[in-house]
Amino acid sequence: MTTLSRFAAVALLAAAATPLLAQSVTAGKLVIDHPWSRQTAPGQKVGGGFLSITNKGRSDDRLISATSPVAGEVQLHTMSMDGGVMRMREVKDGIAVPAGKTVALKPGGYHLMLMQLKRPLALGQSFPVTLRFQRQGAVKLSFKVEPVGFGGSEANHGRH
Ligand SMILES: [Cu+2]
Repeated sequence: MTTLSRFAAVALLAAAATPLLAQSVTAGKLVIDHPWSRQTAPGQKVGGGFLSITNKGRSDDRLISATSPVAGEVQLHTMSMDGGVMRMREVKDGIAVPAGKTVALKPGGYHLMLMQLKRPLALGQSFPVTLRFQRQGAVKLSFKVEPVGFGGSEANHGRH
């Protein structure tokens, strides 16, 4: 094998090892898929964080809090219809992740609310978030910043 073809073979292997789809992280019995956020405009102080959590264990767990160095505070939020208007509110008792179930944090439903952003979330970048679960404890993730409009429509997101 020539040096060039060896290099090409290594490059091909590296490309094959890169996940084409979303990042998936396993922590104990929890599998967390595609942690992402929307890009924010300069001066925008809040952003949403989304992911799905699958509990492959036999015991229920609960997402109780989250922190990130890019935000002064991270809250757990839900959205629901209230008199024909979508409203979001903080969930103080956490988000249940029942045994054997997948819980999606997505636009229009449960989400992480990144408050007091220290810098804009720039398209294509990633930033760290630590989730804390009642049972599993701390789980560190990297959130990928996706374009505005990614993940479906929900026009009022981010307005507080
Ligand atoms: Cu929110």
